[in-house]
Amino acid sequence: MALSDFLAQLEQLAVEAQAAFDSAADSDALEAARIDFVGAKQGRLKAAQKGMGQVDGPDKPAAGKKFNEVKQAVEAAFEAAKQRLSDGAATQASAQRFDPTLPGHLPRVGHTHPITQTIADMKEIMGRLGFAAVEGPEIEDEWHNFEALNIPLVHPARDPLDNFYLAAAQAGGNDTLLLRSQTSTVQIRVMEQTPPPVRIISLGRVYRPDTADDTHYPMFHQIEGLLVAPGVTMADLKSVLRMFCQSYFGEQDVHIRFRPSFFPFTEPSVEVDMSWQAGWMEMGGAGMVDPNVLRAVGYDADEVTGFAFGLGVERICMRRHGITDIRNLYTNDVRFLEQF
Ligand code: FA5
Repeated sequence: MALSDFLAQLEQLAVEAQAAFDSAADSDALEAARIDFVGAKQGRLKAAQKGMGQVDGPDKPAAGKKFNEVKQAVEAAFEAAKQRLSDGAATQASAQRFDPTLPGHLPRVGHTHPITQTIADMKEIMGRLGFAAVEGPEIEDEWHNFEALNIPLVHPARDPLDNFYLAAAQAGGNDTLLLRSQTSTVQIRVMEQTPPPVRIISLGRVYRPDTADDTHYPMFHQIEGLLVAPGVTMADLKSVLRMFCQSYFGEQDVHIRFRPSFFPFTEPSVEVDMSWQAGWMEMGGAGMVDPNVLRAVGYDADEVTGFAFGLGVERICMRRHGITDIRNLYTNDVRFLEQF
């Protein structure tokens, strides 16, 4: 065989071996290429080595030299490919390794209940208007639920049929206790402990033995608002309610209607209605804090005046989301809850 032919075969082998090792995507492909090119029995290098015997005698040293160069290049290409695959496997393994020190990712499970969302939104909006959120107990005594609110013993609002009284033994004392029927109890608790000015809201559950229908439920939530300071008027009350509504409903002009009403602890008193579909929905009660209430908590009724309001949280939530039956909020049907 002519030397030039032999050298050309070696060049070709080197190029093909390099390409095969470079393109091996995994260890199986690399092993197949290794057997093909450097395999001890059938490998193409081995075959080339045998072919050297056919080269003319004087050309043999040159053929041997070239063979050794190509052999080294092919083996180096194999080693490089082996290293590349093992580096890749190490990187992949470290990417998959569980590192307990990394911050976790909680997938979203479930939804915030629309009432919880409404309460959070209300706190946020009223907070921007300067009202601090305070808590009060759900089990109340008669003083905070009635007397301090100017609701005397004989008042029909205290009827056992309209309240959830707790048996004295169950309540653990002699005082008559009940599940609070309104969040106005918190007004008293705050004013008893805080000198004016006062600017608070309180949000929480209240209980009444009402029959459930599309706008009533025996357990529901109220937001109570109270602002007491020198010179507070009904105009402030309406402004605060309008600003709240504009923020919460995202509407430029939510129609709010005040209807004359009566609450023993406010004078004058109003029912607060808001436009709802083609008509009106009663959202709550409000008024100017009765001077008797201010005096009952030790305030000087000649120095300060105040407004108070108590709105139904469910009804406000219903208006915003177009919910037409309050019972949807409490049946825990996930098809309903998933929408929030
Ligand atoms: C009161 O509870 C007064 N404490 C409100 C108040 C506060 C007046 C401060 C003056 C000053 P009323 O009983 O009307 O008022 O209830 C207020 C709102 O609670 C109602 O307008 C309604 O939106 C909601 N509400 C009343 N009963 C239910 C019920 N069973 N289910 C759902 N929401 C109700």
